[in-house]
Parts: sequence; C-alpha cells; structure tokens
Amino acid sequence: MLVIGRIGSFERMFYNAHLVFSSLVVLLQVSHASEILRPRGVSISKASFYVPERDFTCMDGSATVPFIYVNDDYCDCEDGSDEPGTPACPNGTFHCTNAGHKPLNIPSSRVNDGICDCCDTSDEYASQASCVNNCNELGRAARAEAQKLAELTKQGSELRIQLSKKGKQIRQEKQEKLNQLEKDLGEAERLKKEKEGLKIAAEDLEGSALKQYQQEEEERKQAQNEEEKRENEQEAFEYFHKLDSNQDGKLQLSELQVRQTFDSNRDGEVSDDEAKFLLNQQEEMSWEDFVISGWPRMKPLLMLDKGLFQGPDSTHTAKQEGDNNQEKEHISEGKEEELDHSEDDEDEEEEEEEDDKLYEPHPEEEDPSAYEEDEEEGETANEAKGEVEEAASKYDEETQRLINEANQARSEFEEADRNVRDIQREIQQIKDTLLKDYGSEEEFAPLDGECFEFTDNEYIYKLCPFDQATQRSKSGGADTRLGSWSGWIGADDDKYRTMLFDGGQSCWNGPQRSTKVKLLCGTEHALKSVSEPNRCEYFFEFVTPAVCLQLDSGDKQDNIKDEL
Ligand code: MAN
Repeated sequence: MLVIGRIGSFERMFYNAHLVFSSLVVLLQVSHASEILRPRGVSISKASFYVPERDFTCMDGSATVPFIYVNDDYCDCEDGSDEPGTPACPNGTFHCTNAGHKPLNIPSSRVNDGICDCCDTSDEYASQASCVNNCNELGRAARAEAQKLAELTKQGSELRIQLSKKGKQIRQEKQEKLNQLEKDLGEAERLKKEKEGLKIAAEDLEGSALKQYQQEEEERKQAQNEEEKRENEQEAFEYFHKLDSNQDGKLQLSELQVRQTFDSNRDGEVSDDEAKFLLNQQEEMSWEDFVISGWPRMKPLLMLDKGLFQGPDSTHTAKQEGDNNQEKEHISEGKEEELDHSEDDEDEEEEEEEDDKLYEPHPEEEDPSAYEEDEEEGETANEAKGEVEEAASKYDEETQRLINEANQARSEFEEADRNVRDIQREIQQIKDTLLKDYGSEEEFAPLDGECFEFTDNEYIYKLCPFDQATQRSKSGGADTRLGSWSGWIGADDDKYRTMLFDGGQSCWNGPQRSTKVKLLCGTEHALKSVSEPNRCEYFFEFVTPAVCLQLDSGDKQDNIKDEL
C-alpha cells in the first residue's frame, strides 16, 4: 500500500480543492465525448473501475485512494491505474476513443507531449500542439482498406478451397500410388529371386564349362612350353656342337674368340673378357653348363647379330638400326682386316654362313614389325566383329552357349534387381512426401514442386516451397543455397504463417545461411519481397491464397481488442 502522506495539511487542503475542480473537468470532458461517465484516458471496458462515489483501488490492488486522486497528476498506484489521463505515472496507459476510427492505447508518457497521437486529439488536451480531429477521414480510409482486404480474403479463400481440394487429391493419389508400388515391389522381389536362382544355375554350368576349358587351356600351354623348351634345347645343342670346333665335348675360350658374333663391344676382336663372360667366367664349359648359363648369354648376341631384336619404339629402333649399320660397317671393316690377316678367312665366312643358316629367321620373323602389324590388323578386325564372335572363336560351341546363357541370366537378374531398387526409391520418395506437413487442409500441397523468383538490384532469389531457397547473382555464377526446407515456425495459433529453410551454404566467417518466409494472403502465388536483416539470414515475403482464411497478423492489434 502506498503511504498517502506526500504533502502538509494546509497544502493538502488547498490541493484537494484544486483537484476536485480538475477531476470534475476531466470527468465532464470525457462524459461529453463518449456519453459514458469515465475519467479521461479510460476505455469503456475499464470504466466500471472508476466510480466517483467510491475510493479508487489501484488495478493491481497496491493502494486505495480517494477518488479525487484519480487523474490528479500525481502517481499513487504502482501500475499507474490512478493516472489514466495524465503523464504522471511512467507505466500508465492512455486510451483514445477515436470516435469514427479505431480506438488506440498509447503509453501515458505521450500525453501532452506536444505530439498528436490520437486522431481525436484527446492525448493533447493541455498542450500547445494544434491537433486536428481527423478520425472520420482516417476511419473512412481504414474501412475502405479493410473492405478491400476483406474482398481479397474472400477471393483468396475461394482459391484456398481449390488448393485444399487439389492438395487432398494429391495426397490421395500419392497414397494410391504407394499402395500400388508396395504391391509391385512384392512381385518385383519375387521375380528378382527367381532370376537370381536362374543366374546361379546358369553360372554353375558356365563355371564348370570354363573350368574344363581352363584346364584344357593350361594343358595346352604347358605342352606348348615344353615344346618350346625342347626346341630351345635342340637349338642350343646344335649350336654347341657348331662352336665346339675340336669336338671335345667342351667349349674353350679360343673356340669362341674366332666368332665375330661374340664381339660385344664391336672393337674388331673377341677379347678374353668377352669370351669368359659367355663361359660364365670359366676357361671351358661343358654341354650341361652351356644349356643352363652359356646359351642364355649367347642367344641374345646371335639374335642381335641377325637383327631380330626390336626396340620398344621406332626412335629406339631407328637408332639401333643406325648403330647396327655402324656396327655392321665396323664389323665389315674388321672382317676386311681379318681377311687380310687371317689364314682361315674362308673358314670364317663359312662359319658366319653357318651361323646365318642356324639363325635363319622364320618367315614371320623376317620382318617382325610387319608381323606385328598383321596381328594388329587381326585384332582390329576381331574388335569390329564384336566380342561375341571373338568369344566364339575362343571357346568351343557348347561352352560359348553356356556363357551366352549365363550372360543372359545375369542381365535379366540385373534388370530385375534394378527394378526392385527403382520401386524402393519411388516408395521412399512418396513416403517422404506423405510425411510433409502441407497445412491443416492440405492447402499448401500444390506448392510442392513449384518455384518462384524475385529479382532485386543484385540477385535473383528463388523460393521452392518444401524444397529450398537460393540466391544467384544477376551477373551469373552458381546458385547460393539459402537453406533447405525445415518446417513451419509460425506462432502456436498461427503455425502456417512462417516457413523456415535452414542449413544453407556457410557464410564467410559466419553461420550457415537460413531463410524465413512470411506468408501473406493474396489471389496469386508470388515472391513479393526479399531482405537480409542480418548477414546471411534472409527474410522473404510470399503471397499465396493458401493463407487467406487466416487473419493477417498485421490486423491483430491488441489495442483494438480493448474496445471490442
Ligand atoms: C554473398 C551473398 C550475400 C551475403 C554475403 C555474405 O555475397 O550471399 O547475401 O551477405 O555473401 O558474405
């Protein structure tokens, strides 16, 4: 309770006399304006609290004071309720009746502050402000605006009914499609299982046929290797005996040194080192050692001498050819020298011829590059004929048939498997859609899949409801994601008024971009405005008939309710 002892008794007497007069003025003024007796600044709904015959009790019960203290320009109540018509209380509220327009509540600090807040001028009753009562004009304009809004809401709500109908139909169709797909999935899974069985069976048969084929192939390769080994040994044997000129069953250094072929460095003579290297650092070599270590060292020299080695590329080959030519020239020179100096020159030539004969290339070896080309041509031709024929040439008829059957079974299984996965994906998509909240009457459902754009000075913004919001510079470049559909974030009693898109692209040194979309009633769908109140936090206004039954929150003014 407030202590009513603010002034001395003489002053109080004088003061009370003044208050009685001023309170009566206030009451008279107000009663004249509204025809209901109430102090200035009090709304009709609160008039019953102010009874001149009784003491006034503060609305919060904090004090009871003589009625003449009401609007005496001195704050007695903690809640300011004893001063509805003066600026005395810092937390008081002044009510303007605004006859002809909408009533208004303003903070009592605005009373007599020289600024006209109430269109009926009641807030400036003791100030110098020259306020004009324009409530009738404002009221007319507001009513016209309200009528327009009502008309828009009416048209919009009719469209909303259509949207809702369509939305419900979409949901029903999705549900039916889901039921159908679930049935299809059962059938597709059954077919997949069947195809899998067929594939396993076909692959078993194919596997056995290939196993047999691979075994045969291995045996053939083994036989071929053995034959090659035998031929190699035969070749080695013949060469050994040719080199073993004294027929003692061993090769000596001197027997090699008469062969120009072994002049590895092409200096015109076969040095001890060159010969020794070929005899594995021994003075002489038996047939048994020759096969293992001598022949493998000599054979490349023989082949090189006959020009049977091919370089890995043409440059190399050309160089080698050049080198070979030089070597040949060198060798010829050497030979000439030898002819001059050797007594056995005819024998030498004979030996060279023998070497040549022994190393006579096979017809296909004569020009190995030509042979390779032929092979390449063959391959190209095979490729052109297609894999099937190539395979046909590789496997016997029965094996090929089993391979073809297995291929067919594999591809049928893969198709069945793909079909199952496609159906599962579609089912998941529909389930996700069915889980989305499209409004209490499905009125927002037709917006899913649609996109709306808004262009400002710098960017083109795109809103795809229930999907995402993006931003793209007018000068081009990639879209910046301003958020993905998160859900409805309107007030509890107005949930479907605001959408949230979040988790967008991260802002430089800042949060992930996000977008709030306020929905406004209109007869068309349109993205009406875009702003960025905080960096990387966007605010869109989207007009749609889908909200037309709801009361525009802009119309919800608490200060009107008071007078209703
Ligand atoms: C881009 C746009 C703007 C944003 C800045 C933040 O320029 O996405 O909207 O404010 O990045 O760096």
